Amino acid sequence: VKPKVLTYAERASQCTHSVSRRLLKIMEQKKTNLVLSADVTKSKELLDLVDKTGPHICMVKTHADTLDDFCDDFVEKLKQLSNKHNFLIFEDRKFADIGNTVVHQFSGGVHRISDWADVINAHTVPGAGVVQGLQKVAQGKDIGCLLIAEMSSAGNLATGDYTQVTVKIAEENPDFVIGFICLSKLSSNPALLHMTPGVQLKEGQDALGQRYLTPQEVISNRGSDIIIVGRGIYGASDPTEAARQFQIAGYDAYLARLS
Ligand code: S5P
Repeated sequence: VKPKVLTYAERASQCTHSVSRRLLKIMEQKKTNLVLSADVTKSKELLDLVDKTGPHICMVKTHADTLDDFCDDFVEKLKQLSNKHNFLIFEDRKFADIGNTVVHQFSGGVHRISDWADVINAHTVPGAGVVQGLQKVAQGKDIGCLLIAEMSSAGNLATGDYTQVTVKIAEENPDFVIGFICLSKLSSNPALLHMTPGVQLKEGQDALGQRYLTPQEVISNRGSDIIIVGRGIYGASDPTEAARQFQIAGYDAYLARLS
């Protein structure tokens, strides 16, 4: 017998972490499993893009260290947009050092990520200490962490045992880890979210090793929960219309999995 696929609302009620609960509720309310990867290099361009596509997304993903003009005012405006359109903010910093170092990378430096991000992520190559370091900083704040269990790029090493150990670290840290960056469903725990980058409306690849799957393949066939889309949206001639199309494609694929 096929196990019953739970709705976002049903899963929200089973989450102990406030961030995954909030995200699943937004997904249910706004009917979207789309995360915008806003990989543009000027803060004004990023804010304009997010304001236009805001109604279609459940979360925006940033790379703060690729912005030419990152400043506190940008953070303030991004937070205002997240309230206006009801989405979360995910800083894709991919922490990957020993616990003591990530404490400072997460809380300090120019970006002070722990002051504004709802969601962050980490590689597990250093072992569980990276999660413990990040969790120390997140103490008392509403921040959830994703572990990079699989990657979309050709030839990556996040496979096999590495992926399995990563899933184990996630399952052992439910107070902080809310899910994975991955290419397929890795855990049957309804509280753990699966988010997949490398998504376009057609399969293919770029010139630097990125590989693309479709929303249908990622959500319906591989059982992931969330699609992360960058160039498919901000590289389109009409990003708002592109976001709307990815929203529909992703949500239809989710409904197909439920039925
Ligand atoms: O395995 C990965 C993990 C991530 S977070 N592959 C990825 O592509 N990403 C990120 O997703 C990457 O850093 C980029 O910000 C985004 C994909 O962008 P796109 O333009 O290829 O859709």
